[in-house]
Amino acid sequence: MTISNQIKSKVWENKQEYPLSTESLRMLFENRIPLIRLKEFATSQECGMLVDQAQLLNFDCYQDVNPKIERIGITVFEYNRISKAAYFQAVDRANKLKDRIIAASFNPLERLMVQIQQCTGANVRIASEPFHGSYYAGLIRKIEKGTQLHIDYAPLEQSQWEVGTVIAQLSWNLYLKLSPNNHGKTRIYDRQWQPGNNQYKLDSYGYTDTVIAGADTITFQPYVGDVFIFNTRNFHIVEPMDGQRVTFTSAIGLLPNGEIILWS
Ligand SMILES: O=C(O)CCC(=O)C(=O)O
Ligand SMILES: [Fe+2]
Repeated sequence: MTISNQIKSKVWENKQEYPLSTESLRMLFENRIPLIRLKEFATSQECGMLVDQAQLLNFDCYQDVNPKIERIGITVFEYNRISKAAYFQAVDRANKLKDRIIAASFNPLERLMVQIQQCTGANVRIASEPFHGSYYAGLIRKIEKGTQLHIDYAPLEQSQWEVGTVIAQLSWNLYLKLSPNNHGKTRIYDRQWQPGNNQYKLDSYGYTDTVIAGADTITFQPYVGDVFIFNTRNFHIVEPMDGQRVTFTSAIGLLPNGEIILWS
């Protein structure tokens, strides 16, 4: 084990969450810390208003995903198998829906982008595709039956899209609604996807446990109003729960030129 690996795993072993700063964000992109938490990012009233607005509309189920995950908004993950053109054709309509919800509640995406911009000084923007325009960013998502063990990493999954050029990828989740039962925790493994791992793939997105054998982990219990950010090239899983678990979420990517892009 090299010295830098020893230092890296020590930081993971602390199982600590860090506040948002230039340094913590850099370390998260480099997978040197497991988790950033923005405590009280939003008030419970703001979260309640956003969920109430969302619940007036229809959540759709992710295609080809078991257990069921529901969402408002569109994902590159699902359009990968359809076409890039179809994703960008769907962006306008998805934005109109999201704008309606946000207009009657508040805008978590804007708030997060401002905070990241202020702490890094980087250019922070919605991802955009040559010849197609802006991506969609900002899902309202229900994960209540848990997820399989998985990663989210565009260089693997969307290699032909602009987002496939990121050198590191994170996800942020604002927890809008949680049934108060201490279930629905999120667990992240200190094991990043590597090209050889595809032999462990089970279906459209799940992997077998073999791939995380012996890896260090951190498990967090989300709280309403908090944002948690983690590196989604790391294998991770959401535990199932009884009741409601609604988040506002998008991917965050670091481009080779230092720009930070967001998309869903
Ligand atoms: O809902 C969560 O806590 C995490 C969901 C997830 O897999 C992700 O954001 O990549
Ligand atoms: Fe994920």
